[in-house]
Amino acid sequence: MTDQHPENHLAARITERGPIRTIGVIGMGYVGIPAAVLFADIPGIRHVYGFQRDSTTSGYKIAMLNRGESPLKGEEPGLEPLLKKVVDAGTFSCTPDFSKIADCDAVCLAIQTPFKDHADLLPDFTPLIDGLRHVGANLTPGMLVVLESTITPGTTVGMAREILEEESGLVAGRDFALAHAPERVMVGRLLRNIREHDRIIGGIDRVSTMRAVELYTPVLTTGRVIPMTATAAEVTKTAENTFRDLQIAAANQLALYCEAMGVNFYDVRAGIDSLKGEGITRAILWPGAGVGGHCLTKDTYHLERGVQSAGSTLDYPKGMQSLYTLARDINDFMPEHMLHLTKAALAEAGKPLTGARIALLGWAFINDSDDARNSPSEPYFKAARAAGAEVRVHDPWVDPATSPDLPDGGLTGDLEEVLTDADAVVIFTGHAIYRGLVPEQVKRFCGCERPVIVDGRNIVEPEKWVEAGFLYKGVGRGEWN
Ligand code: SAJ
Repeated sequence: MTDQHPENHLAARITERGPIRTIGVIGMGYVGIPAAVLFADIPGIRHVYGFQRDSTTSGYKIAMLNRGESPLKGEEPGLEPLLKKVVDAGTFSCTPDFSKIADCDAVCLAIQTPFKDHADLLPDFTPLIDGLRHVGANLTPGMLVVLESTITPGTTVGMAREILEEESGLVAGRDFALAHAPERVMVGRLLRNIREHDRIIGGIDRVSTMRAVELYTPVLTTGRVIPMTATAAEVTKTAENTFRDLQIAAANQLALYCEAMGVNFYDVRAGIDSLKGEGITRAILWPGAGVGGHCLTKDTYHLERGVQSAGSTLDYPKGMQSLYTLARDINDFMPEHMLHLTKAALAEAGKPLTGARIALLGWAFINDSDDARNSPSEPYFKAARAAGAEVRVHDPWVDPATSPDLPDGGLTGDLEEVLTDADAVVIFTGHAIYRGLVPEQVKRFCGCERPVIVDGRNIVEPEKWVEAGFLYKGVGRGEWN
């Protein structure tokens, strides 16, 4: 055959293969499971394989999924009924047999890329590399490979392409299609987000982009596809979280300024927010005890690594820190600020931080959730303990039996136990239960003359707590601090 232009060669292979009928999704987690069951529910799909390593930690998911039971914690509206439907219809099954990738027209990698170690802020791509090797070993001409994981810009055209070509002996963009389609799922609305959010789809070339558009279009309801290049898609995903982190940092810094100037941040915020209209509205978010989770705490560093390794020189003010990592540093300072507020309030009560008993309320990184990944409560807990305070942690949502991210010494769902004899009550997470705290009742549990309340999420009313005899400090509450 004449040596066609690679894209024409790929287009010919895809035409020979025909419409996508068999799909593989690697990684049966918060991203992979909803993606797989939505694909399996597309009319005309022959089969969707959910690939899951039969490991000691997550091998149990295989049997659960094949029984039509979801291994995901928490409420996911519509997920389990849809899973049962596609299992009963025979269009979905979960398997540890990665050789079945060879039967697929398209394979999606939905494998998480956590920090190897929070200190060095480097992602652990090991699981993703394993997944890519499995795909490469079973790659066939005309197949589409899609990375859904959040990755450093440059990974799809770089590391991923290299591994797939090395393992298969095939050429990306000529023999197989390769794209990045970042997930935008959120716990509690997995199916809804995939169906309703717009889907960024970036191929390494036009043919790859179009094949990936063909894959995702049938699962979208109100969402639309937004095609671009693979690297642009990687930048979009990491930058959308970088910008959210930046907006939170701007609110946190203004809250610190308001505290220093004796001003109520929330009055200022309402004032700024009143400026509405075309192009002049300000996106002012909320200050707080810190930023946790598995998105905002790492995606800035993906973006930074992407631009550093982009190769071409970046024109940026010489020697100046990135605005984005500066935002990360400001957000990561907030737990330290909470300790400063605690120490100042205890001092006003005539008590040193050393030896003080602190009731830390909230271990989850987000309100009314059991997710404690990269929780800002953790650095506060460690620093307070290092300063000689005794810290007892309460969280009604985090299950000590199943949460891998626990304070040493554990936590409890028994609020009375944590509040008893506490010198300071420190609110880190905006769980609804804490909005209902009755200051007089809490004071009785604390059992001391001048207990302290430090509110990291602005969920209690200062005047009520001060009237009940508390020393109050709050993030952004300069008029009370
Ligand atoms: N936070 C603030 N102030 C704010 C908003 C959040 O301090 O104004 C803190 C929260 O307390 C939490 C952290 O930031 O500790 C992260 O909160 P988040 O609402 O951003 O929740 P995440 O981390 O689950 O972010 C996810 C992201 N979704 C995806 O990556 C698909 C993010 O892009 C979404 O914008 C966010 O959900 C959302 O809007 O719910």
